[in-house]
Amino acid sequence: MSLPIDDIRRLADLHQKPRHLHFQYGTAGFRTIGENLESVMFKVGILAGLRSKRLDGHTIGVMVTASHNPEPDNGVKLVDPRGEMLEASWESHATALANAADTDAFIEVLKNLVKTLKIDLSKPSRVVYARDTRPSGPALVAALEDGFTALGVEARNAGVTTTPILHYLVRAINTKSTKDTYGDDSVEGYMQKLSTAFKKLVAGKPASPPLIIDCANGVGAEAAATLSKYLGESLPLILLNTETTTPGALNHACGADFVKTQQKIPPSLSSHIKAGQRACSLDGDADRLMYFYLDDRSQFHMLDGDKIAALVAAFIVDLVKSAGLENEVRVGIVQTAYANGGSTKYLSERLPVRCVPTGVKHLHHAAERYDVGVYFEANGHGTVLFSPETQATLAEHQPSTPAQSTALNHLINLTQVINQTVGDALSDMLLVEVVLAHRSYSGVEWDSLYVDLPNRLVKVVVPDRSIFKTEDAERRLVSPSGLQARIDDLTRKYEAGRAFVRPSGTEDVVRVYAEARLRAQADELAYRVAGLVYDETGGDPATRPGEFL
Ligand code: 16G
Ligand code: MG
Repeated sequence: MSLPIDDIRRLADLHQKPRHLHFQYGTAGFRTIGENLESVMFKVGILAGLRSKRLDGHTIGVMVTASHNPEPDNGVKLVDPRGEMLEASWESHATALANAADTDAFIEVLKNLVKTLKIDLSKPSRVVYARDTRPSGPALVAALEDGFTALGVEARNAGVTTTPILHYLVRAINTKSTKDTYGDDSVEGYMQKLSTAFKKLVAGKPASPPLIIDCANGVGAEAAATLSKYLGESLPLILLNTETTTPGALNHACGADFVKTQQKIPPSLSSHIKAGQRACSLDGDADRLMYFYLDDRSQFHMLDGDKIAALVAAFIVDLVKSAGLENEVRVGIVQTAYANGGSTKYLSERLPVRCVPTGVKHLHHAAERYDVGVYFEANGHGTVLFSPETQATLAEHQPSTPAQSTALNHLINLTQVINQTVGDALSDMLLVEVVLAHRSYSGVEWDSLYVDLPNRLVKVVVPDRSIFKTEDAERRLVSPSGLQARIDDLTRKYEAGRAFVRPSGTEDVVRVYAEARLRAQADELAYRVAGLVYDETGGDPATRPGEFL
C-alpha cells in the first residue's frame, strides 16, 4: 500500500508554508504566533497518523496549545500511546516535515520517512486530539483535520480540554479492556477517577476551608468547574480568572507562569484572598501549578514545584514506611538546575535526588527509574510515577496490622488521584490537598519545611544562542570557552551563591539563574552573570546589562 498522494497533494496545496519561517519541534512541540501555524498543523495531522501506523494502530494524541504563552501564540505537540511525550527521535521528523518548502518537497520528505522508518501503510491509524481556548484554535484544528483526512486517519475529537486530560485520554484509550486499564476514556472517566480517589483519601479528615484557584482565564477554568461538581463538599473551590472568551485575558497578569516569574500574587486575586488562605494558579493549559498564600502582614509566600515535591515526597515516604514496605519500595526525586538550593538540600538529606536537563521528557524518564519517582520543575510542572512493579507490590502486599492496611490503601488511592501520564495541575492540586489534610498543615507549616534561597531569573537576547552549550544537567557551560570560569569566579564571591547559564529551548534567548543567601545578592549575581553573557556575545544593544527582561 502506498501513500494517498492525490489526497495529500490536494489538501497540502491549501496549507502552504509561509516562506520566511523556520519551524522547530522543541521541548514543547511547535510553538509560535498562531496565525503562522496552519501548514504545521496540517503536516502534524499526517505525522500523527504515520506514528500511529508505525505503532501498530495505537492511538496517538495531538494537543493544540501554547500553554502559558500570550494569546496570539499557539502550538502543537504529539502524545505517545502511554500518554507520554513524543519519542525524541521523531522530533526531527516533525521538524523536517514542517520545513518542507512546498507540496512537492513535503511529499518527498513523507515518502522518505515511510521508507526509512519502515512504516506499514496498511496498518490502521488512530488519533485523539484537543485544543485549549485560544481564539486561533478552531482554524488550526481545521488544518489538523485536513491532515487526518489526507491520510485517512480515524480521528476522535476531544474538543476543548486541558493538556493533561488529553494525555489521560490517550492512555485510557490504549489500555481499554487490558489489565493495565487506566480509566474510562472520557472526561467523565477522568473526573470520576480523580474525585473518587480524593474522597477516599480525605475521608474522616476535617473539611478544608475553600481553596481559591486562579484559572489563568484558560481551559483549566472549564475543567476545574467540572471537577468542582464531582468533588462536592469534599473540597470547596472558588474559581477566579475564568474569562475564557475575553480577548487578551488568557495568561495576562495571572496564571502559574506569572506567579513564578513575578514572584507575586496576580492583582486580580488581591481582593479575594484573606490572610492565611491558600490559593493556587494554573497555567493556560492546566499542566502547571503554583500555590501561594499571604501572611498576616500581607506578605506573599510562593509554594512552587520544589515545595510541592518536598511536601509530597515526604508524605509518600512516610506512607511507604507505615505500610511496612520500606525495603521493597524506593522513593526518589528528580529536579532540574532551577530547583531552589534550599529544596535540594532538604530533599537530598532524606532521599536520592537526581538533576536532569530542563524539559518534562528528561524528568519523566529519570523518574521512571525509581520505584516511586517524584518529579517537579520549579515552575510547577510535575507528577509522581509508580513503576509497574511497585503497583503490583501494592496490589499484592498483605498488611500485618490495621495501621499498615490503612497506609497501603492510601498509597493505592494515591496512584489513582495522581495523573501519571504527565504533570497535571488539577491532579497535583488534589494531591497537595490530600497531604495538607493528612498533616493538618496550612500554607505556613508547608512553607516552613525549608527556606527558599532568594533567586533571580533573567534573560539575555543574543545574536546566536546556539553557541551556548552546557554539561552536567545544564549546570555548567562548555561553550563559549572561558565563560564558565568567569561565572565561577563571580559566584564564589557570594554567600551560598549559585548561578548557571543555558540557552532557552522555547525562546530565542539565553537564560541566567542565580541564587544567594540575600535577596540583593541574588539579584546582583544574576545581573552580573547576565553582563558576562552580554559582553561575551555583544548581545542585542536593546538589552544592556541592568535592563534584562
Ligand atoms: C517547556 C517545557 C518545560 C520547561 C520549559 C523550559 C514541556 C512539556 N515543557 O515549557 O518543562 O520547563 O519548556 O523553557 O516539556 P525554556 O527552555 O525556554 O527555559
Ligand atoms: Mg502548560
